[in-house]
Amino acid sequence: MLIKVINPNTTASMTEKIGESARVVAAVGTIIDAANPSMGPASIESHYEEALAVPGLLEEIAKGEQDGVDGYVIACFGDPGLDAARELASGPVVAIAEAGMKVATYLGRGFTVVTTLERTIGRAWDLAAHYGVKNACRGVRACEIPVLQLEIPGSAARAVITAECARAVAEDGCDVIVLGCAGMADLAVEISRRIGVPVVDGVAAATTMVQSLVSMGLTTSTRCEFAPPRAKDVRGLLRDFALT
Ligand code: 2AL
Repeated sequence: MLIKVINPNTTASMTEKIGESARVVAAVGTIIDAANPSMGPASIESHYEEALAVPGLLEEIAKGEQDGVDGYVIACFGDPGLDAARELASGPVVAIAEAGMKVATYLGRGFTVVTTLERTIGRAWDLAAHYGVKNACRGVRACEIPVLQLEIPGSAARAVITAECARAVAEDGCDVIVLGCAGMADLAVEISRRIGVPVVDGVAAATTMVQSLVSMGLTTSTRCEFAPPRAKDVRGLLRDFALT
Protein backbone atom coordinates (compact mmCIF):
# COMPACT_ATOMS: atom_id res chain seq x y z
CA MET A 1 0.00 0.00 0.00
CA LEU A 2 1.30 3.44 -0.97
CA ILE A 3 0.23 6.38 1.22
CA LYS A 4 1.20 9.90 0.18
CA VAL A 5 1.55 12.23 3.14
CA ILE A 6 1.43 15.81 1.88
CA ASN A 7 2.78 18.70 3.90
CA PRO A 8 0.93 21.59 2.22
CA ASN A 9 3.64 24.12 3.09
CA THR A 10 6.94 24.28 1.21
CA THR A 11 9.37 23.67 4.09
CA ALA A 12 11.28 20.46 3.32
CA SER A 13 12.64 19.90 6.86
CA MET A 14 9.07 19.80 8.14
CA THR A 15 8.09 17.34 5.40
CA GLU A 16 10.89 15.01 6.55
CA LYS A 17 9.72 15.18 10.16
CA ILE A 18 6.12 14.50 9.06
CA GLY A 19 7.27 11.51 6.99
CA GLU A 20 9.08 10.05 10.00
CA SER A 21 5.98 10.38 12.17
CA ALA A 22 3.88 8.62 9.50
CA ARG A 23 6.44 5.81 9.11
CA VAL A 24 6.26 5.02 12.84
CA VAL A 25 2.65 3.85 12.40
CA ALA A 26 3.03 2.34 8.91
CA ALA A 27 2.34 -1.40 8.86
CA VAL A 28 4.64 -3.87 7.14
CA GLY A 29 4.03 -3.41 3.43
CA THR A 30 2.89 0.22 3.72
CA ILE A 31 5.12 2.71 1.92
CA ILE A 32 4.99 6.36 3.00
CA ASP A 33 5.75 8.96 0.35
CA ALA A 34 6.17 12.29 2.17
CA ALA A 35 5.99 15.29 -0.16
CA ASN A 36 5.42 19.04 -0.23
CA PRO A 37 4.35 21.31 -3.09
CA SER A 38 7.00 23.25 -5.00
CA MET A 39 4.86 26.42 -4.86
CA GLY A 40 3.15 28.09 -1.94
CA PRO A 41 3.89 29.55 1.49
CA ALA A 42 6.73 28.33 3.73
CA SER A 43 4.24 27.87 6.57
CA ILE A 44 0.49 28.16 6.99
CA GLU A 45 -0.75 30.35 9.83
CA SER A 46 -3.56 32.39 8.27
CA HIS A 47 -6.58 31.96 6.01
CA TYR A 48 -4.65 33.70 3.22
CA GLU A 49 -1.77 31.22 3.44
CA GLU A 50 -4.22 28.35 3.60
CA ALA A 51 -5.79 29.52 0.34
CA LEU A 52 -2.38 29.95 -1.30
CA ALA A 53 -1.33 26.44 -0.24
CA VAL A 54 -4.27 24.69 -1.91
CA PRO A 55 -3.21 24.75 -5.63
CA GLY A 56 0.18 23.22 -4.80
CA LEU A 57 -1.51 20.62 -2.61
CA LEU A 58 -3.93 19.68 -5.40
CA GLU A 59 -1.01 19.39 -7.81
CA GLU A 60 0.55 16.84 -5.43
CA ILE A 61 -2.73 14.90 -5.34
CA ALA A 62 -2.86 14.90 -9.16
CA LYS A 63 0.73 13.59 -9.30
CA GLY A 64 -0.18 10.95 -6.72
CA GLU A 65 -3.02 9.72 -8.91
CA GLN A 66 -0.51 9.14 -11.72
CA ASP A 67 1.84 7.35 -9.31
CA GLY A 68 -0.81 4.87 -8.14
CA VAL A 69 -1.18 6.24 -4.60
CA ASP A 70 -3.73 4.31 -2.51
CA GLY A 71 -4.56 7.05 0.01
CA TYR A 72 -3.53 10.54 1.15
CA VAL A 73 -2.88 12.47 4.34
CA ILE A 74 -3.11 16.27 4.40
CA ALA A 75 -0.62 17.22 7.07
CA CYS A 76 -1.54 20.76 8.12
CA PHE A 77 -3.84 21.44 11.06
CA GLY A 78 -6.14 23.83 9.15
CA ASP A 79 -6.96 20.85 6.89
CA PRO A 80 -6.58 23.05 3.76
CA GLY A 81 -8.13 21.76 0.55
CA LEU A 82 -9.56 18.61 2.13
CA ASP A 83 -12.88 18.57 0.28
CA ALA A 84 -11.24 19.45 -3.06
CA ALA A 85 -8.64 16.71 -2.54
CA ARG A 86 -11.46 14.22 -1.95
CA GLU A 87 -12.97 15.21 -5.32
CA LEU A 88 -9.65 14.55 -7.12
CA ALA A 89 -8.33 11.46 -5.38
CA SER A 90 -9.50 7.94 -6.13
CA GLY A 91 -8.35 6.75 -2.69
CA PRO A 92 -9.36 8.06 0.74
CA VAL A 93 -8.05 11.42 1.99
CA VAL A 94 -7.76 12.20 5.70
CA ALA A 95 -6.49 15.46 7.20
CA ILE A 96 -4.73 15.86 10.52
CA ALA A 97 -7.11 18.10 12.48
CA GLU A 98 -9.97 15.84 11.49
CA ALA A 99 -8.11 12.66 12.46
CA GLY A 100 -6.48 14.14 15.57
CA MET A 101 -9.77 15.41 17.03
CA LYS A 102 -11.78 12.31 16.14
CA VAL A 103 -9.14 9.94 17.53
CA ALA A 104 -9.05 12.04 20.74
CA THR A 105 -12.72 11.25 21.31
CA TYR A 106 -11.81 7.54 21.58
CA LEU A 107 -9.34 8.28 24.35
CA GLY A 108 -11.10 10.41 26.92
CA ARG A 109 -14.01 12.67 27.83
CA GLY A 110 -12.63 15.90 26.44
CA PHE A 111 -9.61 17.21 24.56
CA THR A 112 -7.77 20.50 24.26
CA VAL A 113 -5.97 21.52 21.08
CA VAL A 114 -2.57 23.14 21.66
CA THR A 115 -1.63 25.12 18.59
CA THR A 116 0.90 27.64 17.26
CA LEU A 117 -0.35 31.23 16.96
CA GLU A 118 -3.43 32.76 18.57
CA ARG A 119 -4.78 33.65 15.13
CA THR A 120 -5.24 29.92 14.31
CA ILE A 121 -7.58 29.34 17.26
CA GLY A 122 -10.76 30.30 15.36
CA ARG A 123 -10.04 27.82 12.57
CA ALA A 124 -9.49 24.99 15.07
CA TRP A 125 -12.86 25.72 16.74
CA ASP A 126 -14.56 25.89 13.33
CA LEU A 127 -13.10 22.50 12.42
CA ALA A 128 -14.18 20.96 15.75
CA ALA A 129 -17.74 22.10 14.99
CA HIS A 130 -17.50 20.97 11.36
CA TYR A 131 -16.38 17.47 12.38
CA GLY A 132 -19.08 17.17 15.04
CA VAL A 133 -16.70 16.99 18.02
CA LYS A 134 -17.17 20.49 19.45
CA ASN A 135 -18.86 19.08 22.56
CA ALA A 136 -15.69 17.16 23.36
CA CYS A 137 -13.41 20.13 22.69
CA ARG A 138 -12.60 21.71 26.06
CA GLY A 139 -10.28 24.36 24.71
CA VAL A 140 -7.98 25.59 21.98
CA ARG A 141 -4.77 27.16 23.28
CA ALA A 142 -1.98 28.93 21.44
CA CYS A 143 1.69 29.02 22.40
CA GLU A 144 2.56 32.01 20.19
CA ILE A 145 5.21 29.87 18.53
CA PRO A 146 5.36 30.36 14.74
CA VAL A 147 5.39 27.12 12.75
CA LEU A 148 8.92 27.59 11.46
CA GLN A 149 10.30 28.00 14.99
CA LEU A 150 9.49 24.31 15.43
CA GLU A 151 12.16 23.63 12.80
CA ILE A 152 14.96 25.33 14.75
CA PRO A 153 16.98 22.74 16.70
CA GLY A 154 17.31 23.63 20.37
CA SER A 155 14.61 26.35 20.29
CA ALA A 156 12.47 26.94 23.37
CA ALA A 157 9.43 25.62 21.49
CA ARG A 158 9.47 22.15 23.02
CA ALA A 159 9.42 23.46 26.60
CA VAL A 160 6.80 26.13 25.88
CA ILE A 161 4.44 23.63 24.22
CA THR A 162 4.90 21.09 27.02
CA ALA A 163 4.08 23.76 29.62
CA GLU A 164 0.94 24.82 27.72
CA CYS A 165 -0.22 21.19 27.49
CA ALA A 166 0.23 20.81 31.26
CA ARG A 167 -1.77 24.04 31.86
CA ALA A 168 -4.53 22.73 29.57
CA VAL A 169 -4.89 19.58 31.68
CA ALA A 170 -4.90 21.61 34.90
CA GLU A 171 -7.32 24.33 33.76
CA ASP A 172 -9.56 23.05 30.94
CA GLY A 173 -10.89 19.84 32.44
CA CYS A 174 -9.53 17.91 29.46
CA ASP A 175 -8.03 14.43 29.66
CA VAL A 176 -6.50 14.30 26.16
CA ILE A 177 -4.30 16.75 24.22
CA VAL A 178 -4.35 17.18 20.44
CA LEU A 179 -1.25 18.83 18.99
CA GLY A 180 -2.34 21.63 16.65
CA CYS A 181 0.45 21.60 14.09
CA ALA A 182 2.14 19.00 11.90
CA GLY A 183 5.47 20.50 12.96
CA MET A 184 4.79 19.22 16.49
CA ALA A 185 4.61 15.59 15.29
CA ASP A 186 7.86 14.60 17.01
CA LEU A 187 6.74 15.96 20.41
CA ALA A 188 3.72 13.79 21.20
CA VAL A 189 5.41 10.84 22.90
CA GLU A 190 7.63 12.93 25.16
CA ILE A 191 4.87 15.38 26.16
CA SER A 192 2.53 12.50 26.97
CA ARG A 193 5.20 10.92 29.20
CA ARG A 194 5.73 14.23 31.00
CA ILE A 195 2.10 15.26 31.60
CA GLY A 196 0.51 11.83 31.99
CA VAL A 197 -2.39 12.05 29.51
CA PRO A 198 -2.66 10.81 25.90
CA VAL A 199 -1.22 13.31 23.41
CA VAL A 200 -2.44 12.85 19.83
CA ASP A 201 -0.21 13.68 16.88
CA GLY A 202 -2.57 14.22 13.96
CA VAL A 203 -0.02 12.98 11.41
CA ALA A 204 0.15 9.55 13.04
CA ALA A 205 -3.64 9.54 13.58
CA ALA A 206 -4.44 10.44 9.95
CA THR A 207 -1.91 7.98 8.55
CA THR A 208 -3.42 5.21 10.67
CA MET A 209 -6.91 6.14 9.49
CA VAL A 210 -5.98 6.15 5.81
CA GLN A 211 -4.13 2.87 6.19
CA SER A 212 -7.22 1.34 7.83
CA LEU A 213 -9.61 2.65 5.18
CA VAL A 214 -7.44 1.30 2.35
CA SER A 215 -7.15 -2.05 4.19
CA MET A 216 -10.95 -2.20 4.38
CA GLY A 217 -11.22 -1.42 0.66
CA LEU A 218 -13.08 1.84 1.38
CA THR A 219 -12.77 5.18 -0.35
CA THR A 220 -14.66 8.47 -0.74
CA SER A 221 -18.17 8.15 -2.15
CA THR A 222 -18.52 9.52 -5.67
CA ARG A 223 -22.29 9.46 -5.67
CA CYS A 224 -22.76 13.23 -5.66
CA GLU A 225 -20.79 15.90 -3.83
CA PHE A 226 -17.36 14.28 -4.02
CA ALA A 227 -17.63 13.06 -7.62
CA PRO A 228 -14.78 14.27 -9.90
CA PRO A 229 -15.48 17.94 -10.83
CA ARG A 230 -16.84 18.63 -14.33
CA ALA A 231 -14.46 19.65 -17.09
CA LYS A 232 -14.32 23.45 -17.23
CA ASP A 233 -12.31 26.28 -18.71
CA VAL A 234 -9.78 27.62 -16.18
CA ARG A 235 -7.90 30.79 -17.08
CA GLY A 236 -4.76 32.68 -16.28
CA LEU A 237 -2.09 31.40 -13.90
CA LEU A 238 -4.29 28.43 -12.95
CA ARG A 239 -4.97 27.27 -16.52
CA ASP A 240 -2.97 24.04 -16.03
CA PHE A 241 -5.42 23.05 -13.27
CA ALA A 242 -8.30 22.69 -15.74
CA LEU A 243 -9.71 19.17 -15.66
CA THR A 244 -10.52 17.52 -18.95
C1 2AL B 1 0.15 24.45 10.63
C2 2AL B 1 0.56 23.16 10.21
O1 2AL B 1 0.19 22.08 10.71
N1 2AL B 1 1.42 23.36 9.19
C3 2AL B 1 1.53 24.69 8.96
O2 2AL B 1 2.25 25.21 8.08
N2 2AL B 1 0.73 25.33 9.87
N3 2AL B 1 -0.72 24.61 11.69
C4 2AL B 1 -0.81 25.69 12.52
N4 2AL B 1 -1.72 25.64 13.50
O3 2AL B 1 -0.08 26.66 12.39
